[in-house]
Amino acid sequence: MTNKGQWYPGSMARALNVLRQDIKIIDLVVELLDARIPVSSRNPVLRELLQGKKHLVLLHKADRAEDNITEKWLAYFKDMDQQAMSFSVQNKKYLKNFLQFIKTEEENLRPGRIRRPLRMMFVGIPNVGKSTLINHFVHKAVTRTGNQPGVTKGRQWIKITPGLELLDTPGILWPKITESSTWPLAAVGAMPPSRLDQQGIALWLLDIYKGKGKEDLLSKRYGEFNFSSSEKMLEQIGTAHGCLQTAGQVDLERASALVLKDFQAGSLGRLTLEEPPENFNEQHEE
Ligand SMILES: Nc1nc2c(ncn2[C@@H]2O[C@H](COP(=O)(O)OP(=O)(O)OP(=O)(O)O)[C@@H](O)[C@H]2O)c(=O)[nH]1
Ligand SMILES: [Mg+2]
Repeated sequence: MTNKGQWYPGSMARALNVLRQDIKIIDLVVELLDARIPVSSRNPVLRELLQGKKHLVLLHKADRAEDNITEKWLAYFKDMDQQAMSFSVQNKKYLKNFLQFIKTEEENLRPGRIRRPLRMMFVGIPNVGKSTLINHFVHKAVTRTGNQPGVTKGRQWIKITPGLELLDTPGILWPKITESSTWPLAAVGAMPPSRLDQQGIALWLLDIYKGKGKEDLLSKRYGEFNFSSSEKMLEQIGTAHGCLQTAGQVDLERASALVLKDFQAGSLGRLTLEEPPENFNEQHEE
């Protein structure tokens, strides 16, 4: 992997500066993490800015993650004294919990607010689902959404009721993303795939399915094949799905793009790519 993975356009640096200012007048910050990659989707720059702010972590797109691991993550955040919830726009049960949370916060924050609405800000990496979540929350399309990073270009205030205002923000990454986070971020679609080593990411993803014994999820989509190595799998996927070069060789770039596209579309089932540290609560107690 090379610096090719770094993606920090000027617009993101500017968006971060705007956010720095906006955050001063915000009562409650909702930080969306991708439930499949709670480590890599956490913006270290944001963590500094959020110090001293009322702050909720939402493990979003929980429908794409493995439920038992999402539960472990929630226990982990609880152990760290960080309020956290899982969320997905695919299931109404999540919205109910979230609404209850906001109601409680409104009550808690009211004494300090003199005749002004509660202000909530939604922040997170590109494509994590901030704008979709807001639309889901208000039951109408008040923001633009789309399955690619960088859909929301500027911040947008949405007045919900006289007592509640939401701020949608453009997705931001940070400079110098670590190598270990680049592929997870690319896999979930937080960076434009054209910038990255797609084959490396596809092989890495296939290895994770294999390592977790979840080859059945791949078979469902691609048919039965030989699982001896991720390279073999990628070749077979390419052959079976017409990703061929003129000379009849497998076009591994196209096969990789197919795997990535399928993973992002949810066609390869639920897979969590990052787990909390083993025995985190024991470590904490030591
Ligand atoms: N599976 C699943 N997909 C979701 C969920 N929420 C949003 N999405 C999808 O994620 C993609 C990105 O959604 P957006 O709301 O545009 O993401 P965003 O965070 O506002 O992205 P930027 O504006 O680019 O920063 C869209 O294709 C949504 O349909 C969810 O709970 N589950
Ligand atoms: Mg958006």
